[in-house]
Amino acid sequence: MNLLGPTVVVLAVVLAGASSLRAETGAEGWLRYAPIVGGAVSRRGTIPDAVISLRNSDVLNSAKGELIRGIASTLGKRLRAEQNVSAENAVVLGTLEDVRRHFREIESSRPLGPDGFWLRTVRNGGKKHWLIIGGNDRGVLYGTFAFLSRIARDRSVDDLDDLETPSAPIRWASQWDNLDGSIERGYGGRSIFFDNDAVRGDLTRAGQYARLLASVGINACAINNVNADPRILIADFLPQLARVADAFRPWGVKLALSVDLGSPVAVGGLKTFDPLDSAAAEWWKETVHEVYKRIPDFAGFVVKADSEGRSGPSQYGRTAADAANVIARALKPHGGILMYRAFVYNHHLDWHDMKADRAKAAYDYFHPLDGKFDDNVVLQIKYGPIDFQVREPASPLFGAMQHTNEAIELQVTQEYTGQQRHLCFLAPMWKQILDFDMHVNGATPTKEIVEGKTWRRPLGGFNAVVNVGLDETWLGHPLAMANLYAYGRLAWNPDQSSEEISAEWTRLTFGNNSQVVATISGMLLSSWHIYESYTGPLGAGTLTDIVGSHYQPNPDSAEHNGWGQWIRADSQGVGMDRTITTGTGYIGQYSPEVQKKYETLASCPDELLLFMHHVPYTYVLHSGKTVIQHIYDSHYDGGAEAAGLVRQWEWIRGKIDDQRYEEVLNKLKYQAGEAIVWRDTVANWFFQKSGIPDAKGRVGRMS
Ligand code: GCW
Repeated sequence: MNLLGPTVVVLAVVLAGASSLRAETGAEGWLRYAPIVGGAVSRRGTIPDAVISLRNSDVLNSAKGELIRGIASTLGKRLRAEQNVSAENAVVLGTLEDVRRHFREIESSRPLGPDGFWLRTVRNGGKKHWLIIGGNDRGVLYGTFAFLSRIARDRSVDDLDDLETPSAPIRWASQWDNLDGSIERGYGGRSIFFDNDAVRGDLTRAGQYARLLASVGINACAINNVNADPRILIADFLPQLARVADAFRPWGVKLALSVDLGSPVAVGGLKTFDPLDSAAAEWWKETVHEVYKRIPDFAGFVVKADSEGRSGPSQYGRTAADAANVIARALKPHGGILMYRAFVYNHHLDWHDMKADRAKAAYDYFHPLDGKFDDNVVLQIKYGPIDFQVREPASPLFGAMQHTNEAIELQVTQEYTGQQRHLCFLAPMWKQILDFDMHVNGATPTKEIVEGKTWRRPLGGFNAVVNVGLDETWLGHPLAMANLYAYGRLAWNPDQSSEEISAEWTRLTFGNNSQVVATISGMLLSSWHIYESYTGPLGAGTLTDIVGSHYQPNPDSAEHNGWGQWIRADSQGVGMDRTITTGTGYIGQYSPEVQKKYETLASCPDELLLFMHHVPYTYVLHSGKTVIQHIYDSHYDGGAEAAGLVRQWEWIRGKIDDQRYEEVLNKLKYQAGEAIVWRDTVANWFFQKSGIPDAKGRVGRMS
């Protein structure tokens, strides 16, 4: 007996440890609600016995269900669902209006906008209530997720008075899913929405996706490719789309669609889709009316027009404002929004023309239209003026549309940043763009412009191309989910730091062990820099195959074609001259302050040098290195750092579950190999162009 006691204890401890490291697929994302070990007992004492929802609605029911599920899973306690506020410890769910009726102490003075929430503990006669108060039902749901996130991150919920309001009304996700089930630039498997030219019968994953989106405050999702198949609007499709809206609705996620401007002709049987033609306008009205009959909370449309071969208003000599407004007017009576993409450029540019510049296209096209868009139109602008490159300056268009609603378009799917085979945590890059000061009459950071604050716009916000798929991990790499999480968190509050976000995500996804948190957060935070180092130096862009998969290294493909992602490398130097004085004049699209920063070599930051200037390879950077030596060094450093990621991951072996450990390990090893391929391809390419040897003797030597 004496001997058995300790054995049983040891066994129990081992088993408890093993169960907390149970194999995980990653399917739960950051909503896995792992049991909180250590400190749990005391916390359990402060956890309520019941949950009371002051009203019933789909969204409030989700909040209640989530709370019960989350508390049961993290703290091992099953909450009773009660109808009435009674004298017991309970979580209370309701909007401000609901809660005030029962709790006098809830003042009316605190502003709680739509989708906002307020977590507040109150004590009455020895009993305690955790109030989760929403500006609307969606706000209650968001508050519930915030409450559970605290618990899952091992934070106290004893005394709460936390009021949060989202930065902007538009916090959308987009999917580039085709009706046949493939996904353009999707790296996480086939579509969760479509298969074989129809909406899938089983939409379980669509509901689970909406739950993940809601947990980070995303309130709408456009489910089909912006290269839109016009059939999405045929009558047959509507009941199918309504099923997706039904799957989203309990999570407060509204359905949105991408539509083709040519739809009145393609599926409406009209002879024209001229936006100023009254029959075309009528067609949009009727079609939109039918959509709302089926889907009353429909969010709106996304439009890609006159871009990369899509139909557009230019076919009739009309403008983007004409095109946007005709659809916006059809949406207006129903409260719908029209997101018009600013990704409009000529992809048959003349490569020989030294003044031609794709980066200038969006500003040149849209700036003259400022003030001509209706109030429910939002101009959706990619973060940089080219196309989701590993490094770009913030698009000058953000600063140029004071009378137009704006949204920033980001990309969670890593089209040019490693396609989920490479680790590349994008929050630091997005932050750099969001924090970038456009200096249009005073301080005007990009984030405040898109939030609609700078010019007091009625609408504004964020849309990111996510492209999750049927893969269990959603995005194809367990760590890539950090980007989806970060996107939602930044759309909610762009002032949050990348460090906070990466630590939050790691705790929720891999647990609260401090070594795990420090290691994984550290890896995430260094990964963008590492990827940039072995792919695209000094703002030249991701030196990948521009005309193909956008994955492998292929600097040659940037040149000699009409796509305009040129780097203008020759035997003497490299970089696009975008100066006002001698170049394409792109820099002139910024405010005078920003122009000053970019126009001269002396003030242009090294990281964007080749985006803004053409310089000899021997030009000496602020860092003291020549351009060519920087290219060599950064590629060798990046290659070594990618290998370092494998070693860092190995530190946490046994501290997370084996399944995800092994999966990530394999991906990181693969990445380390690919980084060498990138290093050698790019470094050798520049060596051949420039003929300048690597001062450290590495380039050109087979190793
Ligand atoms: O980045 C490019 C992609 C295209 C995409 C386009 C866009 C959907 O390579 O695949 O088309 O941008 O944003 O419209």
